[in-house]
Amino acid sequence: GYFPVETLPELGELGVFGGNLDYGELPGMSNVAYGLVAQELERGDSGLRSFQSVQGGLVMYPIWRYGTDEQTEKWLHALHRGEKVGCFGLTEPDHGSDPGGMETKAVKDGDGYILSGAKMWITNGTIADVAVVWAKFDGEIRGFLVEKGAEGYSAPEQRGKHSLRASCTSELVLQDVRIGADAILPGATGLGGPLSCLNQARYTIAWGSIGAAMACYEEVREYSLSRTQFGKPLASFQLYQAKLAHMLTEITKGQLLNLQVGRLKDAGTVTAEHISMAKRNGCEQGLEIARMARDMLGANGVTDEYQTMRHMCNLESVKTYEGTHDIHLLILGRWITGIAAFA
Ligand code: TGC
Ligand code: FAD
Repeated sequence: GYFPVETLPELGELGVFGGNLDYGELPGMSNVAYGLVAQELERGDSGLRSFQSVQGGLVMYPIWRYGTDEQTEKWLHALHRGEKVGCFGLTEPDHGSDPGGMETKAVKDGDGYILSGAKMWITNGTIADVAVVWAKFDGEIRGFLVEKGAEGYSAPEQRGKHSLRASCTSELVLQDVRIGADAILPGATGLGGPLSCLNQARYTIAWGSIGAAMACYEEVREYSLSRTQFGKPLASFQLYQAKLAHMLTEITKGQLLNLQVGRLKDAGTVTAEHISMAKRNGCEQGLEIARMARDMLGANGVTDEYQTMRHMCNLESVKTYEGTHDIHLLILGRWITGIAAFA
């Protein structure tokens, strides 16, 4: 029920935060390698991979791509090492799937800006040293860096989640927060700014959700060999084998899709729609495999002695955030037909 911040220095040493970015001491690993890292993190817990997706894809990436030299120098290495934590505020209480409707505003105040509004469901919010906040300035969406401790800024934790319990989720309250001229990300203008960051994080989710499925598959495979019913191991029943074969096939198909998307990303030819297809598929198959494995564990499957139900509950959030299952379907539908069916 809490995020283990004590693991951050060790994770930082492993180079898992923003490891696919190329800057200074950052390893600049391939996107395929970075995807495999996400797969392994989520094989542990979706909350861990969530932290990586936010820190790397939603905080380091916009600073790296849209920030000034000073912003990059100040934040990138510290975030990479896990010495500082970041969060990404796009969703609002009344604007989730339609972030373009956001009501958070920035107005000019001398050299700087005043931010006002509210964000909701923000991963890492309470523990973040810096928040990338998206707000409308003169009617255009812009990104701002808001530091912990700024007057009028607070990030109370949202409690009571049945899912992604190891991840910190928060509101961001912005009550006339004064920030300097150096807080704006100069390179990001319009909704394309935050959406380009989502491409990075959605890519890691595609891999991660398959990692969670692998954990469930492995747990139930072992269980099926050791648990006996009707005088035989569960693994000897054809119905049971059919499910294991289905799981392994979908895991393999998901990995192959992710591998191809990763190769396209490395080649610089990936599109947002490729990533939507992989994110949507990973979450759908991951959740189906987790539910199937939960059933195959019988009563044991509802306890915390086994990890499957934790993964299953986590994947409900993973299927919802970074664009819901149906939003990714509509993104693909628009790509196929040329007709947007969002509104
Ligand atoms: P639309 O007209 O499609 O696009 C507006 C502008 O953005 C450009 N664009 C993109 N650019 C880069 N990457 C993408 N994926 C892009 N998609 C669109 C587009 O070209 C256009 O540019 P321009 O220059 O012409 O203005 O915008 P729309 O308002 O119709 O919305 C489209 C829609 C629904 C697909 C989009 O709003 C969407 O993706 N909604 C889902 C919202 C979402 O995913 N929120 C995620 C919040 S962050 C989060 O959940 C973190 S969880 C992290 C964790 O813990 O792991
Ligand atoms: P809504 O947009 O209200 O959607 C509700 C339902 O309606 C969904 O089933 C959806 O598919 C459907 N729907 C919506 N529009 C359409 C349409 N046009 N056609 C058909 N169906 C539609 N956000 C951040 O900004 N930063 C974060 O760090 C972050 N972390 C999160 C962590 C967790 C644990 C969770 C659960 C969410 C997080 N989010 C974050 C928010 C997340 O991105 C949103 O929840 C998500 O985008 C969906 O928005 P919503 O919840 O408002 O649902």
